[in-house]
Amino acid sequence: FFFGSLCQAQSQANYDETKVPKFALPDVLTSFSGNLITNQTEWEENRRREILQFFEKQVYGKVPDRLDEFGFKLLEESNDAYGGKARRKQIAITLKKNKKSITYYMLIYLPKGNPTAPVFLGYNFYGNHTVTNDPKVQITKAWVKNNDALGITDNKASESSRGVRTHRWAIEKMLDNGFGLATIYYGEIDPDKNDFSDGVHPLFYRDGQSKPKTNEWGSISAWAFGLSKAMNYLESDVNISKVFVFGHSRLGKAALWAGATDKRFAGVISNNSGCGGAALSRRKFGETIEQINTSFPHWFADSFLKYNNNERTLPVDQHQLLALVAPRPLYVASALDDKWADPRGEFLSTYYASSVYGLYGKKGIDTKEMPMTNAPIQNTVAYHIRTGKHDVTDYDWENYIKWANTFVK
Ligand code: GTR
Repeated sequence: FFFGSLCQAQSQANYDETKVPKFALPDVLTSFSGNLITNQTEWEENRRREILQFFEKQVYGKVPDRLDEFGFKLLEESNDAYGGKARRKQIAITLKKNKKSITYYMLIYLPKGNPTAPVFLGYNFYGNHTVTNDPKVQITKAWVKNNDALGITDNKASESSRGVRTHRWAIEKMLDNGFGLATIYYGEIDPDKNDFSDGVHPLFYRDGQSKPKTNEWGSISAWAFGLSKAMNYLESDVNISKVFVFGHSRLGKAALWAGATDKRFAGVISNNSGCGGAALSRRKFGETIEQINTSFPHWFADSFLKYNNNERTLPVDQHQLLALVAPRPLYVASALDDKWADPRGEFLSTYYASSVYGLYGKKGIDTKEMPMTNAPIQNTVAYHIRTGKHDVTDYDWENYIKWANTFVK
């Protein structure tokens, strides 16, 4: 799975701060035609719109049309999950278009003490049954990536991978702090391979079409779409209040794009999202646009290819993606050893997005000095860099919970 070439790219990338090219970042509050944006109305109606459209057509790709039908079904519910601490629900979500459909499954845990709880919504990489040891969680039937360490062969999930990713999901911490979790296996929306014959894309094809058009959605945009449709269910559930959309790495890119395109998300958390996520493309530190488009040709719209090794000509950079989340809470987190994702580029991006939060009287990140390791800055825009590798840890969740808690009272 692209592994050889990706490893090679990772070892050959630039990790030297002195080799970061000099660049001028496009200002988030100056329109493409050169007008200065000075208030919320100009931001919302002009600038936000043009930035959103640019990302939509030139970066992640447009969703071609509306669905014909959206439906969900409660498959299973219980009051005794996590030793009686939590209520569990498993929901099937069905999307229909042109007489074709896909169904994906959302696992939800809610703290029993609260009649309505805020939740984190996030995709998992290997199936809902991997995030918990709970024997009642159904095993995905969808294609999954093989992983020797996790005992996944033949692209099939089985009982043997139950609970293998519990360390990435601090579910008990969430429950103990009044938060719920909603999670979905991302491969049920679009399997993560360079193939547009499966997943959600074909629902929208016209006769004879076999892949999206140049400006249309790649996989990241499809995953974001899946999160947004999951929100249709979540906002209808009387036991759920606010939804913070979360994602790690490629799924952090998808969470950011979901938060940018769907204002129903109360907040967004990007964990180690890197290139095409929170990191500034112009720094060319670690993963670059050319590299990501080569390793993962299906992630972005084909129109994004013209920026391979051509970052200077991009009229936007990723701080403008972050700004699309404003004025809602936004948390960007990096890991010290995750140089491939360019921690400094992720941090600077939060700084350069913050002027938009300022228009709303919200506090962003007001310094270009990176904080010390393991010393989070938590304003409406929050950032931390922790020790360790590319991963999601208890430390990350403790901070997300503490910060999110300040917005739910
Ligand atoms: C890497 C990719 C990154 C990031 C990561 C992940 O191989 O280059 O952009 O998405 O995968 O999702 O774990």
